[in-house]
Amino acid sequence: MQGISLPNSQIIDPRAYFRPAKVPQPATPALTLDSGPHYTAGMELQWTQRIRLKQGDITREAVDAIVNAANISLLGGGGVDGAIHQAAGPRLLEECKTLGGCPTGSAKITQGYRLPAKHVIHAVGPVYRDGRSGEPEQLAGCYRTAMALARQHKLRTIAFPAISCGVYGYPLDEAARIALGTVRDELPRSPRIEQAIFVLFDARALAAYEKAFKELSSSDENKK
Ligand code: AR6
Repeated sequence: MQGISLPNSQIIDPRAYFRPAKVPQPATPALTLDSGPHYTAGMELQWTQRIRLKQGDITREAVDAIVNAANISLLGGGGVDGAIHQAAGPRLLEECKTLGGCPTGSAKITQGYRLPAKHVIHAVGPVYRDGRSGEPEQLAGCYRTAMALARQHKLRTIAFPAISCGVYGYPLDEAARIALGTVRDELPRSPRIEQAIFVLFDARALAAYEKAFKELSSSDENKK
């Protein structure tokens, strides 16, 4: 096959084209993920982009913290609490024993041990009676305290189950509105939090959360 021959002056040196352009260096270093207290990545996003809903098993989430639906003893139990202790291993219970329990509507933090999550935030939801016995405030208190602990510990990602929606009997639709509304309201003061993920165990819980999410985002749109 006949090659194309160019006079030497026309031979193109590809390095001339792929030489990186000189990029002017900024006088001050760019803001990075580790830029300390001024880090505000979360603030650039709408709350609807920082909250995510998914169906799954929360013990598999590789986040900075998963939230547990615990009881006032903080010494383990069934449901998601049992699954978290099972996956984390016995050192989680050892640390929980040092915490002295936790009142309903609040939360305490531990390490995550064998979990893919770095921490566990143990929140104690209310047992549902009639919805007029302080349960909404107590349920909101779980989410508010969990978000405050996430701020204190400089966490970026947090995953929640549907606290109180299992054996504690909280109606899913009401609980979903409280959970999402409270976390949405906490996000503006939690600039480090990039993602708050609600990990719902079954399709029915996911559907309830999706409905509440749509209602909250459309009521925000109407306020604009
Ligand atoms: N991942 C995500 N969600 C889960 C998982 C899981 N692996 N397992 C269950 N759920 P519950 P509560 C869902 O009963 O109502 C414990 O014994 C479940 O489908 O775990 O707050 C504690 O020690 C439901 O939607 O917690 C307390 O005594 C949600 O998690 C008591 O139960 C919460 O159900 C707390 O009751």
